[in-house]
Amino acid sequence: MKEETEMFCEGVTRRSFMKAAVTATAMMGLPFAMHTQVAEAMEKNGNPAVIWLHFQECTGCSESLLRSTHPTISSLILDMISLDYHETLMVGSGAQAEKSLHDSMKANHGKYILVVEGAIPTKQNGIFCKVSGKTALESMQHAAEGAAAIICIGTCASYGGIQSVSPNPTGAVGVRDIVKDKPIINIPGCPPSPYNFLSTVLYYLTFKKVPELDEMGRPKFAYGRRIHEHCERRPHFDAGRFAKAYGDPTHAQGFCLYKLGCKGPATYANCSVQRFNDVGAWPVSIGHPCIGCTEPDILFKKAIAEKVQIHEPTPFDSYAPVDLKEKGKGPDPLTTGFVGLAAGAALGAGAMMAKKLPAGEEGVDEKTK
Ligand code: FSX
Ligand code: SF4
Ligand code: F3S
Repeated sequence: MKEETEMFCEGVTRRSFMKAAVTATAMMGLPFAMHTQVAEAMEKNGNPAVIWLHFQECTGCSESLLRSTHPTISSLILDMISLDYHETLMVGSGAQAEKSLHDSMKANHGKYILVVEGAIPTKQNGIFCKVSGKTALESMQHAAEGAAAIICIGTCASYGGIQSVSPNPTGAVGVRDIVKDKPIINIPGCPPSPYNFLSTVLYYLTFKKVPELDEMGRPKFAYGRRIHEHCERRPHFDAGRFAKAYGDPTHAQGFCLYKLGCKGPATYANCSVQRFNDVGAWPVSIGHPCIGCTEPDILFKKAIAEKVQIHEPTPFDSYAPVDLKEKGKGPDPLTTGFVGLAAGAALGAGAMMAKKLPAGEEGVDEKTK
């Protein structure tokens, strides 16, 4: 009991602290036993300097982080770092803010973590975004020189985001298109899950190295699988029950959103597992198709209603079978999967899948066949 009431640090009890360490360990996909190592890193707070720069963006990434409803984890990790410069959060402004930026870069040269939020405009020498008389391009390149590692928070900083969509009038790009000689970790999402950012920071502080990344520079522990693999609507997909229109009964019953353009089958992210808030919300859970916000070739490049190819049409062996025959309601559980495979190889999964499904099945619209 004493343990529960004993204040550990800044209002966090020892029990909450250990729970946060266990949660963070799980979020990073590490074995449970490593939570003690994570807790140790959290306790031995080295307060590494973090410099956070904002460029072309909407500040949704910072908002997402501030709204993370895992107070123990976010406050602990934010307590572990020394956030020396953040235009949205810092109290100082003008010359005072600039001084703190340059003092920190000088004092922590080669050691600080640079967090970049937003794309960098490159056309006409980058005149489209200036802070304190310097272009985003100049500020970012200068700050990158002394950084130990760069974390790009959001799809804008990772790949250019909405600003880079054709005709891309400002020549907006992500950090990886400019900086080639520093470790860069991309945490895409528009906005990204705050937990992916927090776990990445914690991983870096615990192991003093960059986590394993995929070819898009994303930590594999968070972006290693497609959201379709763990979506709660997946049984509906496997059984061929699709929402036909927003607000109609098939939508209200929570059917799969594939035919409304859900990009889940082609989107690598963990939203379906590590949801955004403690209430367990994520786009698909509230009835909106995934728009592929972690994927540079999907976000804002494919229309919301456009269907993506199905890559893995059949459920994994580890999935419980969907046996609608028992209720006399539906097709063989694998039917839609095999049809989806044919579709992927030929015309696009959605259209073919709809075509082959038996008429009158629950959730299958005659008009869409
Ligand atoms: Fe971009 Fe972040 Fe989208 Fe916004 O700032 S990833 S526009 S949610 O918030 O950079
Ligand atoms: Fe979920 Fe979208 Fe996959 Fe349907 S298509 S199961 S809604 S991720
Ligand atoms: Fe983005 Fe899709 Fe997740 S839109 S937030 S990757 S569900």
